[in-house]
Amino acid sequence: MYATIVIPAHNEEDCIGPLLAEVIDACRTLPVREIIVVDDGSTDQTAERAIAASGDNAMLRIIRHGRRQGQSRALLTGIRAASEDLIVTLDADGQNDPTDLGSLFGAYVSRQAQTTRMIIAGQRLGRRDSFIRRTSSGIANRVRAALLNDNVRDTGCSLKLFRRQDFLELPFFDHIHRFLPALMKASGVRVVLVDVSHRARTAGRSKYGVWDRLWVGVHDLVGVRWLMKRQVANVELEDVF
Ligand SMILES: Nc1nc2c(ncn2[C@@H]2O[C@H](COP(=O)(O)OP(=O)(O)O)[C@@H](O)[C@H]2O)c(=O)[nH]1
Ligand SMILES: [Mg+2]
Repeated sequence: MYATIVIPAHNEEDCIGPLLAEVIDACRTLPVREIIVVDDGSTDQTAERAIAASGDNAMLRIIRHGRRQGQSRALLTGIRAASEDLIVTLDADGQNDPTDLGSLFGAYVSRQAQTTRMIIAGQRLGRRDSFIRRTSSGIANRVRAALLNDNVRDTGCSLKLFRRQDFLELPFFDHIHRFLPALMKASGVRVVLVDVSHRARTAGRSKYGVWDRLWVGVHDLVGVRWLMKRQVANVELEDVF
């Protein structure tokens, strides 16, 4: 199985170029055939810088939303457009280290004999964010883990690997990207957690405020709990006649 890397980006003109260079470099030794940047209505030079960074690399595709639709919608756009069966996601701001991609693939490949229905979710170690950001994210994560019982310490980490089909079978809603392990688990997908590193933002600004993390998250939890209850786990199909 091969993978498409999907990178949602909003106003990351100073980060996207160096990040793509690192991703392309990391992909030399990985089963990746495609890299899709979804420029989500950026008002800066994000798309132009991504194009410049691609050089003549045929793996890179850049898709653009005419206006901002949010991180989850950008993810959906990229995943719909993807040509490969596996999807790998990471942030456009360079806070995720592309050298961690190898650990995600390693975790997937080593369990493939048991099942291919897996989500490998990165959990950031040594977060390089401000105190207020770490605290608000920590509270949001604890409330979520208690209510969803998904055993995930850090759902806000974008470094994830999963099957395209498993994502497209989930009901879509804005902000779904924060709940993928819980929702996939409810639909019968195995959740595997992998520790990954985290880097400080070197340019640009975070797109989420403290309140987004806490209240949007709490608001969504009610709906996600309901969805998990109403999710029917997929079973293996057998051709019997
Ligand atoms: N497509 C899209 N991406 C977004 C949006 N908001 C944030 N992102 C991307 O999601 C990633 C994480 O956002 P960031 O602002 O760094 O959040 P933080 O690391 O949690 O502070 C970055 O790659 C952003 O470019 C958005 O509205 N649309
Ligand atoms: Mg960030």
